Amino acid sequence: MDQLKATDRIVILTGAGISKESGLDTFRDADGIWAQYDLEDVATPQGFARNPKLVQDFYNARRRGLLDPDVQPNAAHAALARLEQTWPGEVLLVTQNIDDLHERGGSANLIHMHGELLKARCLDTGEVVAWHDDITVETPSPVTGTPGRLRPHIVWFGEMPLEMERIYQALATCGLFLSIGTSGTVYPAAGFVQEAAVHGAYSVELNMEPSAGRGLFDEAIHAPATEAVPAFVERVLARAAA
Ligand code: BV8
Repeated sequence: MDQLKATDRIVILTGAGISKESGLDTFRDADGIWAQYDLEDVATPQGFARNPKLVQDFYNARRRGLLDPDVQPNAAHAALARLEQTWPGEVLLVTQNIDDLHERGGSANLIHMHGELLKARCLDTGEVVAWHDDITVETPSPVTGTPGRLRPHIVWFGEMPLEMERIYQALATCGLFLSIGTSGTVYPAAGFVQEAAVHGAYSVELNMEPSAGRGLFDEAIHAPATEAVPAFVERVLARAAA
């Protein structure tokens, strides 16, 4: 990381592991979400068409879980907000997560590439609205009033992730790429490290254990996010002073 300059852009990718210590489940840990549900049934457009009630109930349970007052941003979320506020260059945070813990932790320059649990989308107009309640198969769209035409504003498998143009532009021009709390198994996010590296970025993985893409990173730190991320942010900020 010696060649990192204070004017360099930093791009950060996060996954479910950064929210684990806030009390939210990951997907592929032994006790994770895919151990309880079949991805095909609850996170694909086909699953939604087949059984909309099952999918709405799946996201209703996760939305209620996220709104639990015990679920709060943790030290890793706070450290990334501190980095954004203190680093002289741009810091872009791209999250695969659909929770709002990065916003509540103070991050502002943020892209939710897989959508947001606290937003809903009208199936007829595509309009996105803030949404904190349950959605049932009868819930009317707030845009058209038509019952049953409202879905979670979430990117399912087979659907196009959001703001890909802006993400690839940032990856092509960053000096440092961090990947935090992700197993590196879902594309296109899992390919971001290669995109950044081919354009000269220094890449670091901060994860509980080696991810599927471990061999693609210049450096890896395997520890809980609340320990690894604050310490690494201080290392980066020391570069700004260098
Ligand atoms: C796309 C919904 C085209 C929201 C998610 C066939 C047809 C179509 C596409 C495909 C296909 N076959 C393959 C694909 C591509 C597919 C894909 O990658 N499939 C995988 C399964 C092989 N991808 C897609 O379909 C994507 N769309 O390809 O469109 C396209 C392509 C390029 C450009 C434009 C268009 C859409 C993918 C998005 C799907 N939606 N979720 C929701 O319900 O949440 S993905 C889901 O997985 C979540 O978004 C999640 O964020 C994401 C990745 O999981 P992780 O965040 O990494 O979580 P995981 O549990 O896996 O890992 C957690 C890690 O944390 C672990 O390593 C663990 O060790 C670590 N950890 C745990 N505790 C801690 C910790 N680390 C630190 N501290 C701790 N305390």
